[in-house]
Amino acid sequence: MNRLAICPGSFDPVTNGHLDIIERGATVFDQLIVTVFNNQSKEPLFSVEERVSLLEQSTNHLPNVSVATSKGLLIDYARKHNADAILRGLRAVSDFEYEMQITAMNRKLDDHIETFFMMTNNQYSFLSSSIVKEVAKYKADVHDLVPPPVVDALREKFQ
Ligand code: COD
Repeated sequence: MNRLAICPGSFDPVTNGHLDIIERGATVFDQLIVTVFNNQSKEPLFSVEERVSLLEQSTNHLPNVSVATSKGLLIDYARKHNADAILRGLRAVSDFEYEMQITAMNRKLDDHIETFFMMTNNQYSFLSSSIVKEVAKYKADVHDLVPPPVVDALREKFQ
């Protein structure tokens, strides 16, 4: 059976924490579509096109992973692609409440698509796109926090 999962997020920009979830997800599912959505409550630094391009460059070693974008509801997107699952990462208890809300709403809209959670790798438990942007703004070294193309993109944004 060909198992397809959607890995949705803002990815503004993709970090090594995201990449770890994507790489591990790609070993569990036959096909993974990493989809960039706009999160209404966040003001993005990178355009959707830039975020897609950075994800593509950072996942091109994973043959069963593709990158896409959508403007609509996550659950409609998952349904349209006949996805079996939605894959999300969990860092800390603070993520849990938000993730539970999204999952409950998505399940109300469609109870056939399961949401799977993967615990963060310990080394990335503190890592978020927001914290990376914050430190990159002050020219801190972020090369062990984000994939190489993102290091360059952040340097350009904040030069
Ligand atoms: N380790 C492990 N996982 C991590 C790490 C890390 N260091 N950092 C982030 N993650 C996980 C997050 O927990 C999340 O699961 C995923 O990676 C993506 O994270 P973000 O921050 O890029 O993405 P979010 O949380 O902003 O994404 C929210 C969505 C865009 C998915 C949401 O807003 C959405 O579904 N929008 C579409 C409209 C919609 O359907 N809205 C209704 C939802 S009920």
